[in-house]
Amino acid sequence: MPIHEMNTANFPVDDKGRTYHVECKRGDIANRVITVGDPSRAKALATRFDKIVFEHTSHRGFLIVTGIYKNVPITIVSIGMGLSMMDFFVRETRAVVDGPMIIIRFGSCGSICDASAGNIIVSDSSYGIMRNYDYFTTPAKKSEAPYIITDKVLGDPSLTKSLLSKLKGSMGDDKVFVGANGCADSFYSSQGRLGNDFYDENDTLIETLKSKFDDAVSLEMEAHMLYHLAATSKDENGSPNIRASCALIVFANRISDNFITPDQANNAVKHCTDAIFDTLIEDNLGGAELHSAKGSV
Ligand code: R1P
Repeated sequence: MPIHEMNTANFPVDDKGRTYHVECKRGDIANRVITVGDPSRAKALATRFDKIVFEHTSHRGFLIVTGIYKNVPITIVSIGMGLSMMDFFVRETRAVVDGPMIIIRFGSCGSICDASAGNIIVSDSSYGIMRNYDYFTTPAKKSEAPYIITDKVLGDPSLTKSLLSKLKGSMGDDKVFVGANGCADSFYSSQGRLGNDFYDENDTLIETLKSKFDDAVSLEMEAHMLYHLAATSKDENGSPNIRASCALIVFANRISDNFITPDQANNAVKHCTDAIFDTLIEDNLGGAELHSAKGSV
C-alpha cells in the first residue's frame, strides 16, 4: 500500500510526508540498497557514486545517500546498531519504493569459525539469539534455557552466490567463508561475552550455537531481522518483494581472540565495496520496470 494511502496511526509520517524515523519519501530510495551500521562507512561507500542525487540525515540518525553507479541508482543507508534499527529501516524504505527491492547488508562481525580478522563472511542464512528475559527474573521460568535460539532463515541464494564468487575471485578462496550467522539482541550477553556485573549465564552459549548449527560462522546484531523481513515481505499478490544478503568483515575471531588491524580493515572494505556494488548492478530485479530514484536515469 503506498504510504500516502496508509493510516498514519499505523504508519506515522512527518509534516513533509516522510516516514517518521528514516525520513524518506517516494523517489528518495532506489530499488537496490546497501545498508551499513556506521555512517562513516556509508560516506566512504558513497565516494563510489558517479553522481549523488539525494542525501539526508534523519533526526534519529539514519543517513541516506542515493547516487548513480554505472548508470544504475543505488541507495546507501546507515542505520546504527541492532534489530530495531534494521526493522525501522526495512519497513520505512519498503513503504516508499515501488517494485522489488534488493538489500545487501555490509557490516562487521565476530567469527566463531576458522575465519580470522580481516577475512569476509557471507551469510547464506541467519538465526536469532535472544536473551530469555523471564529466565532471569521469573523464578518459575528457571527450568527454561537462558537464551532463545531461533531456526535459520535463508538469505537470497543468487545474491549470496554472486557476493561469494566475486569476493573469492578478488581476495582468494581462503579469505572468504560462508555459513549461518547468529544475530543477537546484545553485543554482550547473547553473543557469549563474559562479565561480572550481571547474571548472564552465557559461558557455554557459543558452544551451544555451534552444536545447534554445524555451519555457524559469525555473530552480529542485524542480519536476522533483514532476512526475516525479506522472507515475510509481500507485494499486492502476496509474494515476497525483498531479496537480501550480507557480507560481513570479521573484526575479531571470538575463539582465538585476534582483532582486525587498520590495514586489514581497509583492504576488506575495498574488496567488499567492489563485490557489493557489482552484485547490485548485475541483478535485474526479476526484470521489473522501475521508477528510478529521483528520476535521474
Ligand atoms: C557492534 O559493534 C556493531 O557492529 C556490527 C554489529 O552487528 C553491531 O551493529 O555491525 P556493524 O559493523 O554493521 O555495525
